[in-house]
Amino acid sequence: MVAKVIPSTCSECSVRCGSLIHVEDDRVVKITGNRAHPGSEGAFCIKGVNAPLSDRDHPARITYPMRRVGERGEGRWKRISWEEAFDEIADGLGEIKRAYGALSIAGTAPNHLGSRAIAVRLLMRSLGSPNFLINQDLCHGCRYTATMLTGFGGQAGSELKKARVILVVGESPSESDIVKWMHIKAAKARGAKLIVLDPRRSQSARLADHWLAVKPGADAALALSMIHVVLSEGLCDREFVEQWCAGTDELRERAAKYPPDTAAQLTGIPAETIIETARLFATVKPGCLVLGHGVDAQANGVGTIIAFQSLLALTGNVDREGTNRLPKKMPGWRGEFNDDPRFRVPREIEEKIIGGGMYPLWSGPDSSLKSCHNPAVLRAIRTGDPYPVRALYVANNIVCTYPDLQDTVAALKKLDLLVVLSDQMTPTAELADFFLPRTTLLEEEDVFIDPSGPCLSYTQRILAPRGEAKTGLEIAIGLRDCLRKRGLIDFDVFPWASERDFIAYQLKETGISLEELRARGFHEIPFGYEDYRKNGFKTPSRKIEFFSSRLAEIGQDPLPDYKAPLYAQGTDEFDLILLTGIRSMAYHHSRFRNHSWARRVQDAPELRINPKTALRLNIVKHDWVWVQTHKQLQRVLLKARLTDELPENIVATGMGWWYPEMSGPDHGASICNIDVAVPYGPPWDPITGSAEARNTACKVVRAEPSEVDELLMQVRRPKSEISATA
Ligand SMILES: Nc1nc2c(c(=O)[nH]1)N[C@H]1C(S)=C(S)[C@@H](COP(=O)(O)OP(=O)(O)OC[C@H]3O[C@@H](n4cnc5c(=O)[nH]c(N)nc54)[C@H](O)[C@@H]3O)O[C@H]1N2
Ligand SMILES: Nc1nc2c(c(=O)[nH]1)N[C@H]1C(S)=C(S)[C@@H](COP(=O)(O)OP(=O)(O)OC[C@H]3O[C@@H](n4cnc5c(=O)[nH]c(N)nc54)[C@H](O)[C@@H]3O)O[C@H]1N2
Ligand code: SF4
Ligand SMILES: [Mo]
Repeated sequence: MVAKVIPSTCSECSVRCGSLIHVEDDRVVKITGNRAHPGSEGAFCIKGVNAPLSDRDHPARITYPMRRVGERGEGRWKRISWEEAFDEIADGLGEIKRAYGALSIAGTAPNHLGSRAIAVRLLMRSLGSPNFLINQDLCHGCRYTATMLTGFGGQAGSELKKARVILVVGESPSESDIVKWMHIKAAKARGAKLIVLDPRRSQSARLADHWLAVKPGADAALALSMIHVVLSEGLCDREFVEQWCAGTDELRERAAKYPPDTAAQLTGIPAETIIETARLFATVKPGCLVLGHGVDAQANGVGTIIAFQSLLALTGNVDREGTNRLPKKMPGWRGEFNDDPRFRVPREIEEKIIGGGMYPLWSGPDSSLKSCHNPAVLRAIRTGDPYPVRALYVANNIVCTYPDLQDTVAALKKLDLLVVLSDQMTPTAELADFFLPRTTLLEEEDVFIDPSGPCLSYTQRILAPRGEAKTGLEIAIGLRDCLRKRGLIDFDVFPWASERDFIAYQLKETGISLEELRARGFHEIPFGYEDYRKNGFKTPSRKIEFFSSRLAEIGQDPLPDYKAPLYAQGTDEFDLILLTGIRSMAYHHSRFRNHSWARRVQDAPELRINPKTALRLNIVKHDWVWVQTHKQLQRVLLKARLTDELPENIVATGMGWWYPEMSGPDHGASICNIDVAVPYGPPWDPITGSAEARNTACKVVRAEPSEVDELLMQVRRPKSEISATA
């Protein structure tokens, strides 16, 4: 027997921990964390241990291309060859391009990073379309955009463990980021002070010295009030602020609208607590800020985040040891494709992106993400306004992850051509004209910058793809070649011949060899602190901008402000606030719902509810309940989990649920996926167009057991799916 341990990187979620793949002969026997990895330092989770194996061997996996033969969603398919798939899709795209123009073709991916997403973006651009949809408007979008505007978002990364005070806002790292959680616990053990802003008593809140149970969506008032305390008590890092920040006087004036007494009313946090925690964060050094998804994806997301970034800069916790760092660059690394002129299409095309008019700093040529306003694309599909969108190339599971599920389904059904890349039949893939089989993690090779390292991380291809599966990049390359033969490629912005060719391009000028990455799984990036002393910050003034000149330029409020959250418009009937998106350790968004190890951890979509609220509503543990939001979209069926982590007026759930074992086309998603109830419509963040997908007014009603039995009749917990890995 030949036994090997191969260093790689887990990509089952965005944390991207260093991994060790234990191989005996040609079989992967187990996967563990890699202590030598400079980013994750050995941290590893249940998904990383199980998902790469069960994903590869899952009995529901589909490993050949298919063409739809019945009606959309009827579930009748014909197996075809890759040649047939590429030819037929290229013909379809050609027809649509000739009839409606290149803009009528759009692509979707989970984010803008990694080869999976880059392939979609560059395939669209080579066809002449700027229309690329990411889920970042529901995710990190407000943080990216605020960072572009202020010039400093700051990643705490591994500095966290050296911090002496940590402010965590709207993030639950024990569930969503085990590396951050490890560092926070280490800092706390060394005596650091922990302040957590979260309406929910998360595990971080339990560990905190100060838990501020802020009203959902009211964080901007809290941040501005803390800023007011810091500035009026002269607690800011005066030298840093004078030299490196712009707009302090304007910010002071804005923050003065929120003295602690006023903020206390808006946020539910006592004035003394606001004063005490502001003093603590400003005077104990060094300090780190962790800004999570809880304050992103909101109708006041960008403003809220700018307020916290300003607080961080005022305290001088900027790119010093134990504070938030500027992103560290790998010399020579070519992994940026949004802005690099070699990979862009002419400005007059970029300007036509759907969303560019309303959200120039999110979608337009001068934005950093250059991504569509997703609800506007769905509308364009349905109505042809501002122009028709007739084809979609989809690399994720948008039916289960975009708010207003029924609307997404209706839009997908109206398309002339829907191509979906997946490893299994998902509610999105069910509506496709072509299903293209994708590889799973152990079959893929990728290189990327680690989120907390900083280092370059490498994912190794350990096993040959099952069946005919191809990686996202290989699929895009195959399709591009067929499009090129038909004269349909307008721009040469997707030049690589293979995955290896793409990786070689990214690494070429770094001086790092693939051999080294293969042997170690990573390459550290040497870095120092106070990088801003060389070139300043990436803003027009080269300073951190509290008063954003770019917002002023487009006629938006250049300063952060509080805005009343959407649920404040709720009625007596919709008297609870619903938080969505609470992560579960066993799931990654909509993935793993038919993996036995994950279903053993959590077997149903949950509604977390305070026991007193449950009693009032006649709900007991494990009852199924109907949840409806005040926008009165469809109601959703969730299973009650009684917990005192929530106050009586707030309930919380996760996201992405479906039951793969239920029959199609939606596999139970239209019954129990939270996005059937959550609106994707306005109010939208004025800068990113993000919808208020997280905090909505709702009502909860106990469901009749007979009704539940009938609806969920087909639900069966999956048996172990691992057969062989060779
Ligand atoms: N296991 C697992 N890990 C994941 C993922 C996964 O699917 N599974 N997904 C990854 C991705 S893409 C993302 S975006 C992250 C998300 O992970 P996080 O950034 O941790 O975000 P959430 O879990 O959505 O919410 C974090 C906290 O915000 C709180 N919150 C809700 N509303 C508010 C508010 O208005 N104000 C404040 N201050 N807090 C609020 C919630 O109570 C919750 O405790 O997780 C990543 N990691
Ligand atoms: N109401 C509400 N909606 C939300 C959220 C919320 O908090 N509330 N959260 C939002 C957030 S933060 C995000 S990031 C989005 C996520 O939304 P999506 O990106 O749509 O979520 P995924 O389920 O991760 O979809 C990825 C798909 O990629 C495919 N895939 C195949 N192999 C692999 C693999 O090896 N790795 C990975 N990663 N994918 C593979 C699978 O088909 C999978 O379905 O959802 C958003 N939706
Ligand atoms: S947290 Fe888990 S799933 Fe995410 S990268 Fe690390 S081991 Fe993989
Ligand atoms: Mo996300």
